[in-house]
Amino acid sequence: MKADLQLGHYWMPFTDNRRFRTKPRLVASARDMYYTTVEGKQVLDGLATLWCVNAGHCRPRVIEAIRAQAGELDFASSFSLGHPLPFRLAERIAAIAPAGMSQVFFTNSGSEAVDTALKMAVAYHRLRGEGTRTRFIGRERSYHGVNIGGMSVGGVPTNRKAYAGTLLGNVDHLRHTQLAENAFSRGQPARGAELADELEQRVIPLHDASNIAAVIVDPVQASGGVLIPPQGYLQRLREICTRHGILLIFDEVITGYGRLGTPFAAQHFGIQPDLMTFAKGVTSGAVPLGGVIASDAVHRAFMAAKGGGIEFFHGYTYSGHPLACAAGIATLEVYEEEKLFQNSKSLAAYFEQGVHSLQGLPNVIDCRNLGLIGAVELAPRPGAAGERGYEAFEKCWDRGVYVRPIGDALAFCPPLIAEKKHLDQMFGTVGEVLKSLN
Ligand code: PXG
Repeated sequence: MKADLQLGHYWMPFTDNRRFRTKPRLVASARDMYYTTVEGKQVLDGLATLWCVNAGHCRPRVIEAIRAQAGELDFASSFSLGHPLPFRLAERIAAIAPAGMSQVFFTNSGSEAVDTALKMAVAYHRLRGEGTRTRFIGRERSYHGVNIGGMSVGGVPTNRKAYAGTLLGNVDHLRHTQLAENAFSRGQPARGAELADELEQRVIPLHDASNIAAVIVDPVQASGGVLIPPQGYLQRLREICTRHGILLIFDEVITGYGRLGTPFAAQHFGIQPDLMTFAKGVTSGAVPLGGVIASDAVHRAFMAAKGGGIEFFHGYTYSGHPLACAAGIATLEVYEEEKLFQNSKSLAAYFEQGVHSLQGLPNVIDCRNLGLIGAVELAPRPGAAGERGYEAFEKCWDRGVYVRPIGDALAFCPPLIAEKKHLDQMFGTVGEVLKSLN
């Protein structure tokens, strides 16, 4: 710890602030796969920091692009005035998005992207004369950010509990897809596709399709505990939504930009959503940036609106910020030149072995994985849920590996530049820690 550093004024997000102050973990710098702590210790970044540093840390090309941009044009608005960068970045994103999804709206974060997508869905239906479609369908254990819309469609109980009275009322949730019989599945679990039928069998009859705007799902539920969708489940959701004129939103804030070996999860699963959100990996975390990719059909409805004028009354001061766009363009160049999505794909089998090498260690009740995302789940200590997971996280950190506790699960999500030796270090350390944990 730096002797002159006061910890008393910064209110940390999603953190046990009081516990943190008793044992701070502070990072001073980072490069590629590793952090250096303020004490000078190297720590392997096993979670791409917060599921976002897909290109690795402090990549020279990205840093240089940000530096150059800051000296050229610090800020310009995108409200009825523009600058070239967001157009350039949107073109690049459209080029790697699924066919027929070519329209990009920028936000500054994943939470803003989600609320933007929800508003887009409602406005779209209204434009087409279906203004009764205002209800959203989310899913238990999904995480869609912390703004009112995303929190309402989200299904992580701890994130909702304190704000119950402020949640949107026009929301229902599908069941999550975690089934005990799927424990230790490698890749997509075999059972559970029929869980999607709840949409057609319970939700649509209850609310009527004419009142439902959109279904939103995170294709892999990451911060809800790393839940991998059962085989056929997402396809079935798509079919039901199409049958009933309901938009399907894929929240790709974590699955986007190569996590599953394709640019987006939509391509991995071979599914065409109507709207996709992204953030995190678009700049590899270097500057905040998020957005929504809309299908051409959705976009056309806005552009066909009668009477002219602003088509979508929505936007953020910093939508399309020059520094963020410069970082985004450089990051996409790094992904392409270094073939990082392919690396993600070819490393996935080795990663799967690593995750499942933890099966059989003390307290391990599940291992699961898809692409370069995975988790090991530990049995909770009686009366102290989450403690075993948190202790495992602390011990891994002390031994130079950062993985994230989610309750009693430990999540793995390495940068896409990872090599086998990094995975060996990560799973080796986690394995040692699990053996030492009571
Ligand atoms: N959707 C998904 C699927 C996410 O994972 C967001 C939206 C919101 O993005 P912003 O940029 O507003 O944070 C996320 C973010 C965790 C953790 O504990 C995960 C996220 C954020 C913070 C913590 O795993 N995911």
